[in-house]
Amino acid sequence: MSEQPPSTDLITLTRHVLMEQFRLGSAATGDLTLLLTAIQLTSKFIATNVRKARLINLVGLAGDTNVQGEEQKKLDVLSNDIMVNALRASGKTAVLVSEELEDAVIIEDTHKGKYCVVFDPLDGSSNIDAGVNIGTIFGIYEIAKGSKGTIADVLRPGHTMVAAGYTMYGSSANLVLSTGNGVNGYTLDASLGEFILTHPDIKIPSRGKIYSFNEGNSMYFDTPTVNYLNSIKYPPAGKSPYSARYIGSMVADVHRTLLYGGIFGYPTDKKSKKGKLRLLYEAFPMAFLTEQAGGLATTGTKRVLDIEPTSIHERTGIYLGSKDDVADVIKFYEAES
Ligand code: AHM
Ligand code: MG
Repeated sequence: MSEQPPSTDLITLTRHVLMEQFRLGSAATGDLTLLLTAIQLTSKFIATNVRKARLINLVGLAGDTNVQGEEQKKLDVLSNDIMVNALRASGKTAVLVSEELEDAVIIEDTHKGKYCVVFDPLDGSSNIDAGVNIGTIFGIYEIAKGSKGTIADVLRPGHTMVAAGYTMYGSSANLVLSTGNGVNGYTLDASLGEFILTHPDIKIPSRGKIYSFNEGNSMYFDTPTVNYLNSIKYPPAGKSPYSARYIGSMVADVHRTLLYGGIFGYPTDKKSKKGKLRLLYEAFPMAFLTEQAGGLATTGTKRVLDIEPTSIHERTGIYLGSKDDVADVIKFYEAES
């Protein structure tokens, strides 16, 4: 078998976003490209720290001390600092909302731009110390006309986001992004320090064979969730039951769902009446990507992207994935109402 020569015409993330800008012609200012460059840098920086965490004293809880009695830094606190610093320095942001910070950061006038970034710097915290996949999730809004950038600019439904994405830190670092014109995936080539287009135009299969729920919560699940899960685990004769896959890192579970199809769910239940996952920087970006890839995202009774947030850290229940699978869940909710 003859070996293919290496490509001399790589499509990097920046080149790809610029191509989109050329397509938009004079309507594009280049500001979003620069903001995405800053976000790429944060992902590379976080990826490096995730890889070295065990070696450079980053594993453990903030406030813990290691065996040498030195204070340990927590990886998610460090990731938050990396993001806040880079996003402020980009000069393209006005408001930042992070899972790690109680209050929104309003950027001072000297550095102010027109975008708001909502993010979870390092999601999947329970997996950090075991070296299992974790990730960064982000969503981008443009401030309203005439606004100087306030909380009101991010308390808007997810369908008004201009871009959303995540970076998964796994066997490689994968950045998956949508600027509202489909979904593309890029893999970090660590030797070049660039994200290279490896998954162009991701389309989620219309039906999958995998379900991804924390079934340890079964005793709290509501009736539509229980009935739906039973329907895929005990299908009619002649059909195969679905396979279970649950990592417990939303980024990894959603990444697999986008590529292989199926359904991911973290619904509201009797214990978590408002759900567990955060609306602004977990549910909205993932729902945005899922819809852009041709799938659906619902609370069971409402399209996730239509929810009007009332506070920056609010939670929601969510099912997302292949459109036929999510449509089945919705039917179970309709049957219950
Ligand atoms: P975190 O922001 O504290 O890391 O929590 C979010 C994570 C998601 O990545 C994941 O989907 C979910 O929580 C897992 O929760 P559970 O451990 O209850 O199954
Ligand atoms: Mg989180």
